[in-house]
Amino acid sequence: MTRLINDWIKDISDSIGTYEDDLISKTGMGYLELASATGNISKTDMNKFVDDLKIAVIPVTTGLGVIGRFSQAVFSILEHMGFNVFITKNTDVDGIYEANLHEADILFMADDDRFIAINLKENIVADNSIATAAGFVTAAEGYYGNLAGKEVLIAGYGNVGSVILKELKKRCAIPFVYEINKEKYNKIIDDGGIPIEDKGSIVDFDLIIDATNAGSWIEPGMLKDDVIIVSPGVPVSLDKDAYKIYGERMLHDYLPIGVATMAGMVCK
Ligand code: 2YJ
Repeated sequence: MTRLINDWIKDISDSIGTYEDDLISKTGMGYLELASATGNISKTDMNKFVDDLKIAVIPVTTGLGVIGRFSQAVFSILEHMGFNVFITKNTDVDGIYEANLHEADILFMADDDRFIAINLKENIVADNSIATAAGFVTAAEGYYGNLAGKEVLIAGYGNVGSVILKELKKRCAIPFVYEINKEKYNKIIDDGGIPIEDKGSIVDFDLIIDATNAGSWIEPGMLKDDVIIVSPGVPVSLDKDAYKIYGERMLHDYLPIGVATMAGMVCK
């Protein structure tokens, strides 16, 4: 799993409104609507959760340690959604203790391997990889339209790509998977996907959901001119020149959609 770096997330706190404007212009949904749609929560219930639930973000020092702006970025996304949220002064177990003292209902925390939200009162846990995959498929549906019967290309079949495939199957889409590791092909087929080996076939797809972590591997000419790319993959897969051509047609972020969806998943 790719560890986030400060450079990727440092602008989120200041730019979350701009990120949301981009999301709304492409999908017709803001973060709250996206979280409700993914979690199948009514608008009334979602508004009640936002009013009632208190969230603590706990910095975690284990492994490679705290990422400068990570907790602040998570805080800003949740605050922007309207939640009552705070960052604990203490880290790790002491932070959990502090969150509980302040009667937090939900905790957000990440080490180097896993990023989770826990609803302490309802005993519900959301994992960021699963939430990110689910949130980006909801966003893809908003951006592209109904996915039933549509051929969709998933790029990369790791933790996120495999959840994307499940979400696409739920929507009766036809999922193809571009994956360079052929050892994964049997699993892709068992899971109901169609593996693709040839990079040259990527240009045939109208909608690509990119869950790769290689960065800068998409070059000009590799995609349809009017492609839609929805990309939870980090770092960004478009190289500099490809970004100039397709960047406008790509929905990508390093945290907000995943965090918003995690919140929806633990709201009860
Ligand atoms: O609290 C902190 O500042 C750090 N312990 C945050 C660590 C962030 N963790 C990661 O970047 C992991 N790779 C999990 C991220 C999941 C993104 N899908």
